[in-house]
Amino acid sequence: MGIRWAPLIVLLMLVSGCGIRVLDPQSDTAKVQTELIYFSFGIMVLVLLTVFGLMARFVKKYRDDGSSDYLPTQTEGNKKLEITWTVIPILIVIILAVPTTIVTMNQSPNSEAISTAEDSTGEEVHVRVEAERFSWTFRYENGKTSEDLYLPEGATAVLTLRSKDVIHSFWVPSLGGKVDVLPHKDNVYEIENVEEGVYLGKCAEFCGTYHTKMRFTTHVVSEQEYREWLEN
Ligand SMILES: [Cu+2]
Repeated sequence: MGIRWAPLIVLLMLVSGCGIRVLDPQSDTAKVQTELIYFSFGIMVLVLLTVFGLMARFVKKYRDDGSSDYLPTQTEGNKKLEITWTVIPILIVIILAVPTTIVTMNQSPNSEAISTAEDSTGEEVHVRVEAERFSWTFRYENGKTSEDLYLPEGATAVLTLRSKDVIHSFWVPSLGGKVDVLPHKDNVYEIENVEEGVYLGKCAEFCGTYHTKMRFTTHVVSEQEYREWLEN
């Protein structure tokens, strides 16, 4: 038994060893995404349990144990059942699609919601994010650059992302989902209400030999620490 589980344990160790935490939201943007994931997952689990439950029940109930030649009455078509199993999936798709579309529209790079920033509460911090094989450069409004991202706690980070070469993808799982970083076009992405902490980020689009080395750290610090860091 120990040996049978060994590959699974090795796999678990491998996938848990990457040091990047998903589903651990530390910004309003990531929280909305996480809620959407849990909500969709919950509905999917309900569907899965229903289907598997019914399957198990039918397998047991109608199992042919070979003891008789009994053949159940053969019927064809059942309007009530057919309407039921058409309407329920349509409802499920609508229930999944509405919140997904709203969140996607609100959070997509360059979206109307982002350019007007109507629902952002904190101070806006604008940072240019430049990606190239295989490093990140963060450029602040006063001209300062750094290899790691610094943000003041509670702020709304407005990131303008651009690549110098191939397509990369900006990803800090704790703060928000992946955003494409394109060579010929700025993508503007907003992360609302970041919480204090240190979060790992990485390139999430395979971009060459040292793609895996394209990591950076996001430091969300107090307003005062941020000012001090920015001026030095
Ligand atoms: Cu990359």
